[in-house]
This record gives sequence, structure tokens and C-alpha cells, in this order.
Amino acid sequence: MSRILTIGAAQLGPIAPEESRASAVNRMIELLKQAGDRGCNFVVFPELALTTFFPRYYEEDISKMDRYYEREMPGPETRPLFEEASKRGIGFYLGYAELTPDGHRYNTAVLVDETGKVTGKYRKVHLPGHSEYEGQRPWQHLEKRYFEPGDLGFGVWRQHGGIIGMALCNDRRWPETYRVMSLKGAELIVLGYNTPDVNTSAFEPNHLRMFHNHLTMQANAYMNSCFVVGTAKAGVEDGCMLIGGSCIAQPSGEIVSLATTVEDELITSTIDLDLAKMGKETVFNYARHRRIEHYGIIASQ
Ligand code: CDT
Repeated sequence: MSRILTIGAAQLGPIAPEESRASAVNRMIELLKQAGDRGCNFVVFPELALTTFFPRYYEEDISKMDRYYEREMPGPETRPLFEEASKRGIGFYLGYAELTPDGHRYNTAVLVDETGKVTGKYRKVHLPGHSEYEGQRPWQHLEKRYFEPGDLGFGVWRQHGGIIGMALCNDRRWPETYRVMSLKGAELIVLGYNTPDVNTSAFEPNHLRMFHNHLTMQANAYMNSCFVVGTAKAGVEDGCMLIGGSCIAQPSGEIVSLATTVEDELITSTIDLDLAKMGKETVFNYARHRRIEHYGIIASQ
């Protein structure tokens, strides 16, 4: 199987709270069509790609937020996306809010192959924000209220001729995220994000939001010798500005494709997964160079 892939990051502009699933799915189908025309084999959609970023709203009774969650994937409203992708032979990553049959809530992403089959699932491990209403914030970030920490760990999957891992948004700031997957051989790590351009927990100059967005993905692409694709939901969503900056970073740490808008926008790059081999066999040859006898504290506290 070819190790040369054309990858797309399908950035979405804002999704209004009242926007229907059908409308969001139609926007994604439009991006998939562009991806097909540009020869993409695999497309990465954002975190919570089907709805507005609802953790910005407080609701006492969590079940009142059920409309933002998916009970099945694909379900009736998302199936057209799966059908369009398989018609075009495109695999994808999709982030959504998951409500399980026994009532658990996760911030989830699925990996889908080129036939439309779900091949992998990831549930967000590093949930940012808080669980109770905080009046001093201009908007809330209640991921700890609406989701449980993921219980599936950081898996990797053999697909599209390579080894693919998944993460979600805040996970990209944690080196452990990438290192666990790269220890399992990950060559391509894909993630979606919703990142407000203001840090509401402490003062931070706004420009740092984009700097840290790229810094974390580029540095970890290099230090784990893998490609990283990060896809934003961007623009002003119900008064909250979300940064864009969707990008594809190669194992050198360089960005090879970068979004220029905060709207629906497809960026693409044709990548050779063999590029990930060089670092894995030399500077970051784990078997030869890691010194695990000194790393115990990382996993013990
Ligand atoms: N969705 C998500 O994880 N967003 C966070 C915002 C951090 S501020 C609470 C992020 O890391 O981008």
C-alpha cells in the first residue's frame, strides 16, 4: 500500500447554537467534495464538529444538554457524511459529543476508513476548564461538567498504509499524549480543537493562543518524529472568538500547510509517511537512546 497520502484539514467556521446537524453536516460534505477534487485520501474534521462549542454554557441539569450529544455514530443525521466520504474513497477523523447507552458522556473522536467503516475511537483524556459555574468568566469552559475523562487511553490504528493516532484539543498541549502514541509507532497524529482566543482563567496576551497552538503541535511532531494534523473550529461563535490556524506539521516540526481564514476552509498536503522513519531510526530511536530508568516520576505522580 502506498505510503504517500494527500491529507486534508477541514476547518469549520463558527456553528451557531441553533444551527442544525443537517446544516453542519452539509458544510462538511461540501469540504469533502473539495477534498475529493484535490485528491485527498484522508480528512481531519474539528473537535465537537457537529455543534456549537456547548461547554461555554452552564446548565444545572446536564440532561438538558442532551441535544448536543450523539447516541450513535453514524446516526441518521451523520450518515450522509459517511456515505459521501465512502463514495469518494476518503477516510476521516470526526470529533463529537458522545452519550453512551448507559449514560456516560465523552468528548470523542472516531477514525473512519475509506469504506465508511468506523475503525477506531478515542475519548478525550485531558479535559480542560471547570465543572461548576464561574461568574467571573465572560463565558464558561465546562468540559469537566459535561464529559468524563476518556477511558480508552491513546490507541493507534493501522490504516491508510501507516499508523494513526488520535487526540482532542487540550491533549495537544501535553507531551505524554504524543509520546504514548509514538511509543506505539504513531506516524500520523490527528486532532481537532476549539480554542477561545482569550484565556479566561488568567491573563495571557491573546497572541500566545496561536503561538502555543502551533508550538505544541510542531514541537511534538519533531520530538516524536510524526506528522501532526490539527483542525480548528474557528471564528466568532455566539460572541466567543475561536482561533483558527489549522495546520499540517511534518516530522521536521515545520508546518507544510496552514489555514488563512477563520471560516470553512480546506487545507491539504501530500505527505510521505516514510519521512517519519528518519527521526524514529536516528535521533529519536527509542530503543537506543531512551533512558527509562530516569522517567518513572512521569507516570507515578
Ligand atoms: N476544547 C479545548 O480543549 N480547549 C482548550 C481551551 C483551554 S482554556 C480552558 C484548549 O486547550 O485549547
